[in-house]
Order: sequence, then C-alpha cells, then structure tokens
Amino acid sequence: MNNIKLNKELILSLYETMLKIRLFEKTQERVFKTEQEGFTHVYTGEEAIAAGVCANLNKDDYITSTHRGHGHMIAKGGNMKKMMAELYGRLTGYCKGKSGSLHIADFSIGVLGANGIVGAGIPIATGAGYSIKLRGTSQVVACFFGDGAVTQGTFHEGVNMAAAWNLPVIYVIENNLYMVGTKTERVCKVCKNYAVKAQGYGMPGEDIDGNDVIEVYTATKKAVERARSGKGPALLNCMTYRHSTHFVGDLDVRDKQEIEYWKARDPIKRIEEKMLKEKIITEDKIKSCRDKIQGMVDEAVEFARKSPVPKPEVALEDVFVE
Ligand SMILES: Cc1ncc(C[n+]2csc(CCOP(=O)(O)OP(=O)(O)O)c2C)c(N)n1
Ligand SMILES: [Mg+2]
Repeated sequence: MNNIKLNKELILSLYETMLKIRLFEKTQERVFKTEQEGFTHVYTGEEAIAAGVCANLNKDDYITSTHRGHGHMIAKGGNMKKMMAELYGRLTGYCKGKSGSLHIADFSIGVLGANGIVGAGIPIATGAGYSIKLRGTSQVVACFFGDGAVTQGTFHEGVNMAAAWNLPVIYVIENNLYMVGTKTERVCKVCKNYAVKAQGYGMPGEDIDGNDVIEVYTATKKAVERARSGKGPALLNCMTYRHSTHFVGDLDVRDKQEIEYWKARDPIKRIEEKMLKEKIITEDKIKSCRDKIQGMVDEAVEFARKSPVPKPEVALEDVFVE
C-alpha cells in the first residue's frame, strides 16, 4: 500500500465510494441469481480505479465507460435508484428501462455512457476532449477501458489524436489481465507495462497498482492537473483483477490459485487494513459504514421492484433525435 499521506476525510470518502460499488454489485448479483433481473458484467475487485480516478473530477468533467461500468457511474455521482431500476428494466431507470446495464448514461454529471462495444469509448473521449478545447473550458475527460481494448484500432486513433492536439483526456486502462477468457498476454507483448505505449504517442504514461486506491488517486491527480493546464493527455495503466466471471452467470476458465492470489489483494480489504493500522477508522465504524451503504442499496432495490414496467407501445420512443 502506497505511503503517500492523504487527509483522513479523503481516504474515508474513497473508501465509501469503493464500498458503494461493491455492495451495489454484490446485491445486484444476488438479485440476478434469484429474480433473473439484470444481466451485468460486474466490477468487483477493480473498485479502487473508478474511486481513485473520479475523486479528482468535478461534476462537469466527463467520463466514458465500458460494459463493466457500474463502478464508473457510482464514483462519478450516479443515482443508485435509477441505476437499479434500469437493471430491472423499469420506467424509472436511467434509460426508462430500455438499456439495461450496457448503455446507462447521465449527461447531467458528465457520464457520456457505458458502452457494449469494446474500445468504442476511446474516440468518444477524444471527441469530448476536442469539444473542451474548442469551448476553451478547464474541464477534463477520464476515459475508462479494459486491457483488451488497447489492442483495438480505436485506441491508436483516439490516443494519437489527443496527443497531437494536446486534448485534456486521461486514458485509464483497467488491466485485469483478461478479455473474456483469453489472457491478454497471448495477443500483446507489452500488456503488463502498457505505459511504454504512451511514449510512442508523445504523452506521459504510468504503470500503477490499480488495487491501491491512494496510488490511483495520486497518479490521476498529476495527470488531471497537467490536462487542466492545457498540457495534454496522459495514459494510466492500472493493474487489477476481476473477482467474478466475465459476466454474472458465465463459466470461469481462470486458474484457481491466480484468483486466490488476487483476492488476497482486494482493494477494499487493503484500504480497511491501512485505515485500521493508522487509526483512521475503527472496526465499529467499518461495520456502521457497511450497514449505512447496504441500507442505501436495499432502498434502491425496493425502488426498482416497485417501479412500473414500460408498456410495449413506448419501445420506439426516444430512439431517434429530431
Ligand atoms: C468490438 C467488440 N469486440 C468484441 C466484443 C465482445 N466482448 C465483450 S467484452 C470483451 C472483453 C473485453 O476485455 P477488456 O477490454 O479487457 O475488458 P474486461 O472485460 O476485461 O473488463 C469482448 C471481447 C465486443 N463487445 N466488442
Ligand atoms: Mg480485461
């Protein structure tokens, strides 16, 4: 765990964000298995990345997300009731129940959308960066994507343009070593140190421990300050691991020992241990924090369950913009 000193309030708020993501998804997984509501790809094990990155962003900064996007949405300030209702396919959901997990967006807090197409968020983030430059504001964009997306053409096109035009975009690789069941090392030689790619585009890049929320926060802070001051983009390669299968209900092809190795490095367990050691928190406070957040998630489930299902006649509404 990184030894950089952050203030107590900031560490506690990073912890709460991670817990919100964890408990939202753990609850949703249970709901899916018992009520068959909401097909999802969960982020469990990777929470430190969304929490550490988004803690550096303002409400009007943008993010682009992925198929594994609940963590990004929650960390950027998304509404858990509207998210849960969307997963339940209800009218009160973020997209009136028409999108499910894969297309949730909230432009009012800068979330330009989850995305079912691997790598598709990268050029969208570059475009948002260009709009910031044209409008002359000090906003930034955080662009989340997986290690698999780095091998897509959209990565080269999007990152190269942002570097050439000094656009304020932080490209954040959530490097969980896999793309579905394929180990990324089978298709890319530098996948464990993707920061080397940044040099080729002419931007700073850093390989970091993505399970250490303080390290993620600190590396992002540097990149965001640089981007806000007009110096252009940066690439952060965050090493992490997903605890669950690729999607909820999928088979796991990964080695059991490897899974155990990474579970022992769970980002939430690590920050709890650090906070206990440094007397930032007590065991009682951890419990009350968990209870409080679980209560919020349970309310979101109740809200979703009680919400109406959209009528078939509205299926084609909101599909096209005039
Ligand atoms: C362009 C495209 N190709 C293939 C897929 C099928 N697919 C969905 S998720 C995924 C793996 C993506 O791996 P990565 O980017 O590392 O994200 P992770 O699932 O590991 O978070 C693939 C191949 C897709 N959705 N889009
Ligand atoms: Mg991956």
